[in-house]
Amino acid sequence: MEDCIFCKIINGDIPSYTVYEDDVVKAFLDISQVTPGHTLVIPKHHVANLFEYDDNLAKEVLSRLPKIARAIQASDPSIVGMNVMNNNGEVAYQSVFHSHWHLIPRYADDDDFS
Ligand code: DGP
Repeated sequence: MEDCIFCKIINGDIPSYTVYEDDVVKAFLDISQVTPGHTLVIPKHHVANLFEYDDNLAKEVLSRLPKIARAIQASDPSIVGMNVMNNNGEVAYQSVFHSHWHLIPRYADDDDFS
């Protein structure tokens, strides 16, 4: 998608800090870190949100979340939990309309942002 900032990140037209990448997804640090290590996981195939996933894309993307979460956790022993968040639609606070899964590491002493 021409005007999609996350497609531009996938193509390398906008720089990002890559956490994980394969043929199906890219995971990179969120520009506004809710907690250190806050990562977005996006499908390389452009879909606006969850409502546009077919079964195969859902399986391919969702099955990758645990290993990416484990890799983030393994990078810092002080990560003791993680919030997984996915906003769908403007009313649900989605601001970038290329589906993305927030992986937000939690630390024993972090501020409660909920
Ligand atoms: P949401 O509100 O769920 O649509 O979250 C969109 C997230 O995308 C928000 O946490 C900030 C992040 N974001 C927006 N633009 C960029 C960008 O250019 N680079 C990176 N790394 N993250 C971005």
